[in-house]
Amino acid sequence: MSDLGDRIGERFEWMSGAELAEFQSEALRRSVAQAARSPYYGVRFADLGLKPGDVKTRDDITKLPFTTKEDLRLSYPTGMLTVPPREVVRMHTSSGTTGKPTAIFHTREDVDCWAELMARCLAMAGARSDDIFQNMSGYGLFTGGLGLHYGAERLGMWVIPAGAGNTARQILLIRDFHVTVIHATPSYAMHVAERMVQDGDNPKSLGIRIAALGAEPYTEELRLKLQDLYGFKAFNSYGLSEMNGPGVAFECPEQNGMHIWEDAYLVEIIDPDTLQPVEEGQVGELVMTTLRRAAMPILRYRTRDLTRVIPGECPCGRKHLRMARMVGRSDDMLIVRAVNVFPSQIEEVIMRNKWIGGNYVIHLTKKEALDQMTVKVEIAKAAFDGSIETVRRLRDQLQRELRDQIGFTANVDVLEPGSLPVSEGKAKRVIDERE
Ligand code: DLL
Repeated sequence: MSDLGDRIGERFEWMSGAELAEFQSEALRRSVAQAARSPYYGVRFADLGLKPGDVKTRDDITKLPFTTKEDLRLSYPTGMLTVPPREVVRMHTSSGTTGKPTAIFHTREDVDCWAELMARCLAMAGARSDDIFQNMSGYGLFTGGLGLHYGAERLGMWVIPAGAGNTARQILLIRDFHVTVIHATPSYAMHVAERMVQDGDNPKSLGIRIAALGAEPYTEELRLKLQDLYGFKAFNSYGLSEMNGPGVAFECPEQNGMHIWEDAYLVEIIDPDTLQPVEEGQVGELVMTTLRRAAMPILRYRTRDLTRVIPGECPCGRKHLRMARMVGRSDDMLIVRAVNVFPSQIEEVIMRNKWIGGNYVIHLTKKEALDQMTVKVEIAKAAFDGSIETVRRLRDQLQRELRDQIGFTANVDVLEPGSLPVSEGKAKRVIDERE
């Protein structure tokens, strides 16, 4: 019998462009009609004089209003729920740290669909039912735990729900159970590798084949560094709680952009100022509409994530559109001395340097009304020869490379390995103490 991994995507994964378009129009009509049943969209549609029947094809999406995080907060706790509470089998919340969380609800079919989408991602990367999967993500309200878990189980993998943290135990489990597929944030995967190297161990000896890495922005340079350290193939995994969580977009073996599952999400890329679509291939804000969620459809959700669609066909043959690595979030952009800087620009420079460890922090302060940026990095153990001169030379060199990239001079602190705080989930790369 063929492996479930070869069959999981049969219905949707290989649809032609025309089939996808047709399915999307039909699913959008259903989603809009369903949304209208929620107290929130009920009122919103009435205010706009909009009837679900006004949306006939996917091109009618522009007739619909955008939905923002603020709208989700205002409708907290259940203003966007469309089904009787007894039909809900699960809820999650988004990871916002300020104010009220936003709650997302799922029926049994919704959880089922999410598991299928996630399983498709893992299968696309090459995972099969005889793989052993360790989920190194926090469980609970955060979607990276149960989201990956259900997907991996759906694929029939042997799942180890290790959860976040406890690095020594993570390594022990991976080794003792011959884990071949892992899921983690890239920053935590880096921490595990560095810990092993520090202990005189080699991450390659673990024999991991595939890593699903996501939940936070990271650069191609960091991916390459991780692949080099572990010898695995790392796949970028994108998602957000509002759109279920992980399983929204994932890389295929080409590792060149993430396919968004267009049977489940209708995608727009807009200019965040004018709210108009950008030209194909241009960077803009990702806006998504759920097409296959009953308990809580969300229409035209403004993710704040900045990315672009990669034009042209993917050599893998899938027609689901490809999205480039996230540039960052519109609210992530730093303005330092009137210069726009994305943390990813700094990470790119850092990860190119073999002498630097995988952890870093960007610290912003103010000195006499002038912004100060200090980039803190750790020197890799192998690169430290005990001489202060070496450290100075490396620091000056990094400072020059950063200046070439961002256009102004940042301070650079080169620290001992293990000095910077480690995160088990999403890394906090920027500390802004300017008021
Ligand atoms: O982070 C869902 C997830 C879990 C995705 C596990 C992948 C793996 P939230 O906590 O709601 O959900 O955070 C969503 O994280 O809007 C992006 O800003 C960021 N993000 C997630 N994946 C990526 C990625 C989960 N691959 C927010 N690259 C999103 C860049 C990412 N940013």
